[in-house]
Formats: sequence, structure tokens, C-alpha cells
Amino acid sequence: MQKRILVIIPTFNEADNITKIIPDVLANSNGENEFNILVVDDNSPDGTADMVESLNNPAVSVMRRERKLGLGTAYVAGFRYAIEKGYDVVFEMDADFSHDPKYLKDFIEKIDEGYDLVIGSRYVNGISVLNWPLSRLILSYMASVYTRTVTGLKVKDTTAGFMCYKVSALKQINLDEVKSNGYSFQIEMKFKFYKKGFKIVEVPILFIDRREGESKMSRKVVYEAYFMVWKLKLKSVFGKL
Ligand SMILES: Nc1nc2c(ncn2[C@@H]2O[C@H](COP(=O)(O)OP(=O)(O)O)[C@@H](O)[C@H]2O)c(=O)[nH]1
Ligand SMILES: [Mg+2]
Repeated sequence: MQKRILVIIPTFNEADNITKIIPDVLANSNGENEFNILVVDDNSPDGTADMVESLNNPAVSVMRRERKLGLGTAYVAGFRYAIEKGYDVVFEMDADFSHDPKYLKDFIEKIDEGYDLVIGSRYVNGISVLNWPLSRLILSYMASVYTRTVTGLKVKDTTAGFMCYKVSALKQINLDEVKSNGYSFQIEMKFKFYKKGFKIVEVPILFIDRREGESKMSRKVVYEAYFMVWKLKLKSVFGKL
């Protein structure tokens, strides 16, 4: 059966990456899987959104938001768009080539096997991360250990941002209740899927540090995640999740 697949790429100042990654993603389209892209741009000063629009590609849409509103809310807006437009499968993916489009087909295979959420994982086969400073790697790895310990979430790479959802499952998550603005969104979504009893699998990816531009990771993002994990745990204990 033919599947309509939407790859959501949130962007803030990704002009040097975005027009290069788009063709690599769309190259995955074939008779069975039709790939479209939604770029959710937060008024990037470097003109990311204009560059995408100038491609004039019918498989690519741009959602322009007024200002930098955070990764979490960008994805939620993308999910609502995917549901409204009747997509079957939706991807989360960074613009910066840390998430290599060559892996997209591995995720789709798992969706075809019946999984509801597929996670591109850096920590299933040891540690597969290239070119990150050691401090960033330790932060990421420890964030996963911490999240697993506090919440019991059975996922090795809890902050992974390369993911694929079956839209029929995503529809059962109350998106109004998704509270994270920043990167703790990645933890929140996995935990919500886990609590619903959906089928989750991790596939190995090699994560490579961004090609161009700058990371938007900040101290604020880390604090948000630190507290969000406890909020999720408490909510689930009191049956609110
Ligand atoms: N729309 C939007 N995109 C964002 C925001 N923050 C980060 N991004 C995008 O989300 C993706 C991941 O961010 P990145 O800075 O690469 O994070 P890192 O990989 O953890 O260092 C990239 O495509 C960013 O451009 C935001 O506030 N709004
Ligand atoms: Mg990145």
C-alpha cells in the first residue's frame, strides 16, 4: 500500500544546510513511499525560509512562524499539519546533516513491520557519535541514563531527535498536553508513547556533528529537560499520563 510520508525539519538559521538536505530526503520517494517535507522556520534572520521557497518544489512546504518559539512547539505545529493533511507517517529530523537521510528507509522498514515509533539511536550499539566535543557527548549520554532512572522509560537514546511516528498512533496523543518548548520535547514524546503501550523500537544510526551553522543547545534547554523528567514521572504516578 502506498504511504504518504512527511519529514518535518524545524529550522533556525540553517540556510547553509537546508537546500542541500532537501534533495537527499526526497530521493527516498519511490512507488510505495511518497516523501514530502515540511520546514518549520522561526523567522530565521539568515533567510532559511526564503531559500526553501525559492526551490519551488511541490513536495516541499514551509511553515513560517513569527519568532524563535522553540523546537517542541515547532514539531507540534508540524504534527497538526501532518494529521490535517492526511499523512500516514511523520518524521522528525534536523536540518544540519547530523541525521543522515540514508537511514530514512531503515525507519520505514520498521514501520512496515508494525512499530508505532522508530527512534534513530546513538546508543544501541555502544556509542555511535562522531565529532562531538566530549562534554556534549557526556551530557547527552547522562541525560539518557538520568531519564531512564527517573521515569523507567525503556529507551537507550531518550533525547534522540531523529524519529518516525505512525500517524494513527500520534493521533492518540493529546498534543495540547505536550508541554516542552525545547529539547525535552524529545523525552516527553517518547515517554507518552511508552505510557500508551505503543510499539517502540530503536534503530542504530551514526550521528555526526552538524556540517554548517551553530547548535541552538543552551543551558536553558538542559534545565527544562531536567525538570520535565520529574514532571512526567509525577504525572504518570498520579495517572494523568
Ligand atoms: N523552528 C525552530 N527550529 C529550531 C529551534 N531550535 C533549534 N531548531 C532546529 O532544530 C534542529 C536541531 O537543533 P540543533 O541546534 O542542531 O541542536 P543540536 O543538534 O542538539 O545541537 C535544527 O534543524 C535547528 O535549526 C527553534 O527554536 N525553532
Ligand atoms: Mg544538530
